[in-house]
Amino acid sequence: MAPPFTTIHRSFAEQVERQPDKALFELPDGRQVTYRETEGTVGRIAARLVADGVTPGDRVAAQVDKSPEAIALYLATLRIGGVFLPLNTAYTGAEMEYFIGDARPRVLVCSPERRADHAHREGRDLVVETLGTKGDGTLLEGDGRHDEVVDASADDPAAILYTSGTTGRSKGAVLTHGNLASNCRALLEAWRFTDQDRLIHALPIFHVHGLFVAANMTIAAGASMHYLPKFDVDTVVDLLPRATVLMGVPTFYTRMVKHDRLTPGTCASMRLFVSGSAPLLASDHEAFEARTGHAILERYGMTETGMNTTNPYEGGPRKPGTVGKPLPGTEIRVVDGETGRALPDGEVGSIEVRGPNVFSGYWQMPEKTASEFRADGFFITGDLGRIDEDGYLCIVGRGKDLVISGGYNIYPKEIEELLDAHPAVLESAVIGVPHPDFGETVVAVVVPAPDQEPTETELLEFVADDLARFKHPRAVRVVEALPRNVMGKVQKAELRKQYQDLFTGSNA
Ligand code: MLC
Ligand code: AMP
Repeated sequence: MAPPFTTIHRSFAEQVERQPDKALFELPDGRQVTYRETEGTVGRIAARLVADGVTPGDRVAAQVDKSPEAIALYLATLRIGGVFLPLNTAYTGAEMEYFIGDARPRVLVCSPERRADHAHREGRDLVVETLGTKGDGTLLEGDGRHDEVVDASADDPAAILYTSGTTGRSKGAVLTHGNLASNCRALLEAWRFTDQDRLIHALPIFHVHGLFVAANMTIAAGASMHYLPKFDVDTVVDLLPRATVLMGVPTFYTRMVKHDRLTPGTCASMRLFVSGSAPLLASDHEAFEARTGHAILERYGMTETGMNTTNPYEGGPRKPGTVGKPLPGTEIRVVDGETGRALPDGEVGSIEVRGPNVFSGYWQMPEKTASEFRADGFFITGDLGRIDEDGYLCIVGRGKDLVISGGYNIYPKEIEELLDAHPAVLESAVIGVPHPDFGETVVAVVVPAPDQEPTETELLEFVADDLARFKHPRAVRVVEALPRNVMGKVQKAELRKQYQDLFTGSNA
């Protein structure tokens, strides 16, 4: 029998009941939004969505800027049994076309400025609503209220998050109410997160880290968050004396260690700094500890699984270069990727995970889903790692062809396909190379078609409209041929080596 669980929207309702006048959001202009006020917005948005025809299981897609109302939209969708589909605000028209065509949402919520871009989509099957950051937008019009709460079961879908594919198109990872609630509970316990916490929330809310870790934990614990539109190092350092926890991607910490006001004194009220979504440099971990006295707690997760492992809050060292041990209820193993045979500790292999945090499958892709699970239910993450002598997981690389820039995933295949479509390009290989701020950044290596001489500017312009800005190559190199192995496969490792100093070394 499944263990008893409380959905995230139920946890929110409980906190509204328990402490209605507590601030959930503290905004940069000093304004506070209480749990009760948020509940009012959730009720109004829920009424609007129901009027738009959303029924349980329907998708509600949102490409909106960060605001308290955007969180209310998420909670309202869950309340009525809808499936929330958050989309990166950087996605372009071509990217949005695919997501909307694939997920077929009942409602698309966009910013008021983008209303005209989506007008052509509106019809019998899709309603377009708008939501701005100043309490504006059609979604907030009307004074209806919808208070009825759909009691979702653990297996019911709560959200779809797209993760780009290493081959073919993006896949929508379907996360259930059980996934979100169980992962949130495990993290609250592991990190001793309580209603006394004041979290600095500077992450975007269209990914697992900002929405299902940072926001869900705050809401479920009945805590407060300093809610920032984006990461700005000065603002974050200024807020430290009024906060207890920060959750960030490694770039946050790379920027913070360079800040002159980062001292043990400014961190006096802080009890926890968390890093994840990409590898934290051991040197940043050490520099941060030297500057503040705090050892950053690194954890490991992914869209399909939520959080898998964490360094200890107490009872053991937080070891730089490791991501700690599995969260309660989650199992991790390292296997031979070919045979699936478990490897002894110390050996590098494919990381696999099983537990209540692991997603139910890819949206309408049963074959793809089946191919990424083992028969015994373990999910193949595509990451490579080993278990060290203390039982901590170390991620040593990726089996999947993926670049992580500032915590955003970029799939080379998507960029290569666009470059290859340029008439002056014969073929291309897109790689990630070390970058001092983003950890990794994108470089395109291009072979021209016969008698062609494509320029960097021309190629970048060619792909610009179809790619979110963060995916744009930061350098293009035109070469005569790509290195290949005897099987004819492009040797990306060789290219990465060749261009490894482009942004960090003497050539930077
Ligand atoms: C912004 N830009 C980026 C970028 N972010 N380019 C590459 N990679 C990025 N991550 C672009 C901008 O469009 C801009 O383009 C230029 O780079 C400089 O922008 P900036 O002002 O320096 O960027 P900033 O706004 O400060 O953003 C950097 C950042 C942000 C690191 C703070 O990217 C961020 O918040 N990342 C977090 C991503 C995240 O939440 N990931 C979690 C995924 S969940 P121009 O036009 O000026 O050249 C997951 C699971 C898990 O992975 O385990 O958590
Ligand atoms: P995403 O698909 O955006 O959720 O990204 C998940 C990927 O981010 C994982 O498969 C890892 O490759 C990477 N990742 C997340 N956390 C860490 C970490 N702490 N260290 C190294 N890689 C990480």
